[in-house]
Amino acid sequence: MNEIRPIEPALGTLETLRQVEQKLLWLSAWMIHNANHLRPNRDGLKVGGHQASCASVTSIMTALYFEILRPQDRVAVKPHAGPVLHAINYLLGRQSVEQMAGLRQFGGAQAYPSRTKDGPEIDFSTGSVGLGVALTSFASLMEDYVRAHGLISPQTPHSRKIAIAGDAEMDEGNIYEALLEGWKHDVRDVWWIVDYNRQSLDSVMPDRLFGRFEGLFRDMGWKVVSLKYGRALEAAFNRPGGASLRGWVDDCPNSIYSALTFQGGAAWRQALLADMGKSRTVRAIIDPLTDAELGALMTNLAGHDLETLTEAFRAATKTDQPTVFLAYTIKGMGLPFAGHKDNHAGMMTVEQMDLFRTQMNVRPGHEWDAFEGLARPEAVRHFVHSVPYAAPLTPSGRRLPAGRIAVPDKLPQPRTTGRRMSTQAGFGEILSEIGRAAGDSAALSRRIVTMSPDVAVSTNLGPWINRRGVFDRHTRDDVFRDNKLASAQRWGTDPGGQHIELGIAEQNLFLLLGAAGLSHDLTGARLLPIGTVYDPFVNRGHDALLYACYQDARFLLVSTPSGITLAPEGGQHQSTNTPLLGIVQDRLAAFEPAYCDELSILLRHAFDHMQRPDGSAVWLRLSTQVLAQPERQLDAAHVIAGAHWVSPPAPGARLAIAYQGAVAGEAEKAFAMLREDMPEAGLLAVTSPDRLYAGWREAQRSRRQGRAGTSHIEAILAPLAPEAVLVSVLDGHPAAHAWLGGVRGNKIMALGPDHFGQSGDITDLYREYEVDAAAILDACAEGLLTI
Ligand SMILES: Cc1ncc(C[n+]2csc(CCOP(=O)(O)OP(=O)(O)O)c2C)c(N)n1
Ligand SMILES: [Mg+2]
Repeated sequence: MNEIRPIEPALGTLETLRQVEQKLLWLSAWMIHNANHLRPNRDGLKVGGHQASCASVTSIMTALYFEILRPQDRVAVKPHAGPVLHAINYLLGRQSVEQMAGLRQFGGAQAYPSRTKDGPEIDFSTGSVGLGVALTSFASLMEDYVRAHGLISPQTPHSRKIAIAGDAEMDEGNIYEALLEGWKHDVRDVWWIVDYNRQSLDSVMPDRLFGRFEGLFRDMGWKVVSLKYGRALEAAFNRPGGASLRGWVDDCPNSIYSALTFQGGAAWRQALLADMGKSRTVRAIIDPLTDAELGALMTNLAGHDLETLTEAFRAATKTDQPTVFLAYTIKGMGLPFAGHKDNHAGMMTVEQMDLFRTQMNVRPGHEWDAFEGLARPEAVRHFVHSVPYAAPLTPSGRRLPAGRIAVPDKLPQPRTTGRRMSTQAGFGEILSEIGRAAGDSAALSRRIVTMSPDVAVSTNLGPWINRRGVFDRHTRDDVFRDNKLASAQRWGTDPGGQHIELGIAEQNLFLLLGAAGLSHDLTGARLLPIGTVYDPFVNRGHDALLYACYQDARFLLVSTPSGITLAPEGGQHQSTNTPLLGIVQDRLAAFEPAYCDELSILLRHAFDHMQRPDGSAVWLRLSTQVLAQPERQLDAAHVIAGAHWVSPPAPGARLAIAYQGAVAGEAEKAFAMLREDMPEAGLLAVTSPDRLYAGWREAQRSRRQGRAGTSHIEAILAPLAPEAVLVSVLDGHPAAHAWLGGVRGNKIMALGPDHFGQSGDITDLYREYEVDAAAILDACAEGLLTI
């Protein structure tokens, strides 16, 4: 707590909060103004920023941060209010003028709050609307999880997870998916505060919508707190004639209310008198007021009324029931474009800003001064530093320290001798063995938490779940088991379970992986989350996956089955683009093993990599393709780096076949035939085009900067003749491999399905999509012919 002593008598809290609110309004507007008008602009692009969105939520954030929040609470702030959050942190001494002056500039404060770029003061990144809101619910679920498993001290105070949401975010479908899932898991300590300005980006919202929202939230077990009118309007409504006035405002369409707000007092008077001019009691309320006073009265909504807000928030702290606040606000409140439907990206002109500065009592040259222009700056300063949220969560900020979980040198390996099996089955067996929790694996298995959107059994998580149980805050019986009805699966739940079963919505899987993958930072308990999903349906949750990675969440994604290899399943269940997603996704290391020995190496690597400061999330793309398992010694470093020679080429060889994943058998068949004519040819197993590509790029960068460096793929391909042909094949889009030809200038014939959607057996489909041994041999012949 800061020691600054007040040199002025303390102000009443409400008055002080008003001054803080004024400061936040000024600083957020100024930050955006500075970025757009006062910095050199090298490319002529609009810099942008959202003064109206900030003004809309300033009162809400003032009440929340300076009256209600405790250090352990975690907040997702709607993307366009980023500047308000920066201003709050600035007043608290946690943000610099340089960062704020650099808003939207390289190295400066990000456009939208970002955990990875803005630093440890940001609890959740936001930007893709709706996702940050939903994430709070899953973060609450994960806090319950680590608590129930004794991974944090029971004395740790409960942390409330709060989303400050724009009302348009409620249009995103993922909100409702999360609501349903939250209900199933009985989440608690979640608040969603909706900045209900009835405006989105393009326009004013339909009026009938919000009645629906209240019902939806109530149905999902939420407490709904509707914060509509401020104190002044409520007082007016209580006067004679007030009921008519309330009825008029209640019935006023959003678009008309917005337009009148923009036009101001005279327009309000005209509209009110046109409808209620004959009522003496209404006139008694309206007539004594100046235009300015009337404008202020009619826009006195609860979302701008600090008293109403603090009271409502305080009351809600008495329960852990999830609570939604529908706080009526005006977009751009206090700024010249308040209420205008086009104000989303609207910005004050230089002249308007100058006038605003004068109104805010800010002297030219003192625009960044934290308490400039306030009536009682020292009292406000003292207040700000003495609120609960001002106490640091840890000496080093809002990221909690969490130790590393030791990973054994070798994971249990499935028995492979003489077996034909798939990587998906291998994954199930390895995890099940880890689940036995003996010896070195015990510490590891305690931290593993699995999750799946209704595909746990079909992705081979079953044996693990049978050993470790299904998590729920409440113990629920497995009716089938209790009635001794035969079932391979144990589905009773209890707080000690280590699998979280989700409904089928894939976005929820990735949001939960995101929340679990931030557990070390947010709760101080490190987890090793594993999510399983069918590979094609990664696409269904892709935005949430991207979002989880953007926040640097650490988790293992296992997607299976994949490709066209799930043959008879056909149609929409085939995936061809996912290997490409694995390459392009930042902060996600993607692998596709063909055999279980590779899988075991990669799974171990994943547990380690997820925990390294310079690590990332990991993705394993697996398959149901059954292959005879080889007996061999592998170089783990090569498997992890992305490729290893199954059969190394002779120096100067003119041909090599490179395969990835499920099509290994076809490549081996083709290679055996090819060998008869070209004994010098090589067979390369590619376990990760993603890692190979990243390594290649990194080596190029190093060399450009004058440092030595050879990437793994350059070293691997080095024995081949410069004019050698590479024939590559994977059960995924061939572009994932096509770049390999660029590494050393080899000609490449890249095979892989670039169409999909036929049902059939593997023989038919591999033929149809040209990834069978015959197609590989044809490609070899064609490649050799043309060099
Ligand atoms: C997924 C996604 N789609 C579109 C956008 C572009 N966008 C940014 S803000 C916004 C509307 C915001 O309206 P609202 O949530 O009501 O915020 P406010 O009115 O408080 O600015 C849109 C469409 C986005 N950020 N994310
Ligand atoms: Mg809005």
